[in-house]
Amino acid sequence: MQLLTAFILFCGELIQKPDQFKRNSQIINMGQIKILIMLVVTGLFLINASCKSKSEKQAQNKDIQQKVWLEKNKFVVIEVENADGGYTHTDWVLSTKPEGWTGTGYLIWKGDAIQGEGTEVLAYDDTEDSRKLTYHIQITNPGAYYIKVRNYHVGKGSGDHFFDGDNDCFISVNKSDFRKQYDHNVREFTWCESGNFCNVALEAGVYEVAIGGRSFDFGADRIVLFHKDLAPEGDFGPSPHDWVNVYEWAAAPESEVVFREIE
Ligand SMILES: [Ca+2]
Repeated sequence: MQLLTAFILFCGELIQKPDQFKRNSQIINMGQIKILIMLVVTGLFLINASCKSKSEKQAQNKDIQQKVWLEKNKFVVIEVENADGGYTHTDWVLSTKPEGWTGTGYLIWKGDAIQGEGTEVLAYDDTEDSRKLTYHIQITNPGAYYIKVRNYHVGKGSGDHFFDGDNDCFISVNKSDFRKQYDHNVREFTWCESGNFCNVALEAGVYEVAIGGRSFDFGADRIVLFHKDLAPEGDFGPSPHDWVNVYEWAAAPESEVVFREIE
């Protein structure tokens, strides 16, 4: 655009001061010059319009594409802060303190809490967008997948439940009802120890995974979905502190991401 503006100014000066240019070249035909200028200006306008159209298309494509994390070797790992569409429209807030997170930080729920009897399940459609973080995963190895959240919380309960005030969030897969997922390890980054009850049967394909804010100040660092073949029978035997030594998914880097057009 700057090039076009400079050229138009030059042409304007040439038209307004033809004598100055005539002195430099007696053979210039001013009529021919004006036609040439009109052709060049028209061409530059067309080029500029074409570039603008291309950039607009690129912006539109970005809006209709979504991130997809790829399951490989029967697990998929997601950094919570890399939510598709971001998190700034939600009440999740990025934090980098204390250290121990992976990726670029972790997100802390600063919105309204949903706690108490009868609040373990939340209907997907009743959950506000400001509470949700969404991701898409592509499964190639079908089967039952277990879900864990690597998290941090300081423990804001009291009495026998000193760990229970800020220790949970909601999880949904494929827009199912949100279900509570909890952890009892305070002041350290560990995977949720809420057993194997949170699992879902998945065929090969693309699915949405979502986290919903539940208890105030719960921090979510990573999500993992792993195939039942990578889980022990029944509940977990070793404590979450030992999982990084036992399970490949517990210490793996974030899974590969591809982009696809929204169907
Ligand atoms: Ca993270």
